[in-house]
Amino acid sequence: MKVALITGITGQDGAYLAELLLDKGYEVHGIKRRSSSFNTERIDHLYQDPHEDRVRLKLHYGDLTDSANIIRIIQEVQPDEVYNLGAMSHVRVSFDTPEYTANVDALGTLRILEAIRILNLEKKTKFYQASTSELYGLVQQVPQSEATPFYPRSPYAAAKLYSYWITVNYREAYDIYACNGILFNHESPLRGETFVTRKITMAVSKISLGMQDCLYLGNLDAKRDWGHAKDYVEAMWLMLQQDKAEDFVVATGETTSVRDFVVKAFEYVGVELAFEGEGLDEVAKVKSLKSSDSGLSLGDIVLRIDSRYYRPTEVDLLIGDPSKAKKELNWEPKYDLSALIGEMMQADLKICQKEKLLKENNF
Ligand code: NDP
Ligand code: GDR
Repeated sequence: MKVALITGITGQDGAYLAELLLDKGYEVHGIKRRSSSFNTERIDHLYQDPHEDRVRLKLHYGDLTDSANIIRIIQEVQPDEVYNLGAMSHVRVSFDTPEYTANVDALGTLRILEAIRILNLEKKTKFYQASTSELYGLVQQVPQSEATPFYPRSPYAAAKLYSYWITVNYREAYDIYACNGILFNHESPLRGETFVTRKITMAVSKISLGMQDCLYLGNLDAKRDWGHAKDYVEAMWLMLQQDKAEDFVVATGETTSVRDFVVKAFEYVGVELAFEGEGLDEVAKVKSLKSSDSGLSLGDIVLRIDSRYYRPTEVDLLIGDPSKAKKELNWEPKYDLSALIGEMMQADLKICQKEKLLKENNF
């Protein structure tokens, strides 16, 4: 049985990857942080009672800022594959906590690679690094491929740039099977609620159920290449199953603005929008309605701009060129944007309907 270790197993990608690897027959170990509230919600359905026989999902307390802890866990687990998904992954928040972000997102990667070396696991343990399209930053060419130069635009991206290169360096210097997956944005019903897509699908669900009046966003003009996390964790696994370690872009090849994502999410609940005004004064109003269940009326303002959500330096346009992954990994995404939005809206409407019912019945 193959043994995998996932850092960031409690996050969006960690949860999908753990499920995929368990389905493939792996023993899966995950590192979770100690938290004052439960943080395993995304993997609770995979949890196995450690007292039972043949348990294949095992969690270890740990943190990417703690080298001793990382070395001890890797020594105990002796993994065939390590997926380093743990990170302070919010670009806007990285401007508020730049040093912590560097400690986790840059040095955390080094700590794992060093652990592999210190424990003499260079020939046994394959390593996946969660690199990102944020590395491209300031737009120099589109679509962005493995050959496009990097120009990071946030403390998050600068930290991830270190991790990208230290992964390449350990591959070249110590012959470790180490790969970078340069993944473009990927979303799902498990996406954290402060990332823009999930913030939108949650808010649109609430607005359509009469539980919220207005959605506040930052830059509506940013364009992203949005895929589904389920498709993208498959690519991570494929990268570690090749004869030779290489770096791959994983993307859909399509780009959409934040504004168009909002339009499509509202369309899902039968609301057509009209945008008015400019810059911080821009608003979106209800132009037409398929049903009156929401209590919305024509002309209601359902979106406003809040400058708090702007970033000091923005990444304006991302479109990935996934041809290498398609050709060499035989990777093909199953979801397009409308299927992704449909799945996210369906899931969030269900959560909000339940919340509404509980509130109405005073629970
Ligand atoms: P999430 O934010 O959903 O998950 C991040 C995970 O990292 C969580 O399990 C979190 O734990 C854990 N974590 C945070 N800080 C630490 C720490 N100090 N030590 C150990 N673990 C820590 O991110 P995603 O699942 O969306 O992304 C996975 C990885 O892929 C990240 O590295 C991200 O930067 C990268 N990436 C993501 C893309 C995307 O579009 N989703 C695109 C490209 C790259 P907790 O649950 O306790 O907070
Ligand atoms: P991103 O994702 O920064 O691309 O990083 P996010 O969803 O946070 O932002 C996407 C774009 O939307 C704009 N935006 C807003 N963003 C947020 N979060 N909240 C808002 O209210 C809002 N309004 C507009 C942003 O300015 C941005 O242009 C994600 C993370 O998962 C990273 O970890 C990963 O590396 C990259 O994707 C690829």
